[in-house]
Amino acid sequence: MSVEYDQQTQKETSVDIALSEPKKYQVVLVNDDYTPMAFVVEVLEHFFHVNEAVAVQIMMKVHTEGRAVCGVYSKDVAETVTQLVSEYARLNEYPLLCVMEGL
Ligand code: TYC
Repeated sequence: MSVEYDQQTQKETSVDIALSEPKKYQVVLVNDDYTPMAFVVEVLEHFFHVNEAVAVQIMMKVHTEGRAVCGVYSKDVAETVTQLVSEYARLNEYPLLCVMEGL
């Protein structure tokens, strides 16, 4: 709630503001035929902070279904994670594709 001043009536009125949650973004890994499974598991552990068992599960979901959501973040964090993963993959000369999608 906020207070507004009306010039005509010279009175203050309270106004309701609908506060909405900030938009969230999911970071997705996409399957390819060349990136080694072990590298994807390493990426998931390091950049998405999941343990090895969960990393293997997510990697296998990408491998069998074509893609999987690896994390959900604010816009800034999703952009940073996507960029860091893509740079790390390219540095290692793998085509691993990491994208963000608005929810
Ligand atoms: N399909 C890859 C392979 O068989 C493994 C892989 C998994 C690649 C997940 C990318 O996002 C990926 N080596």
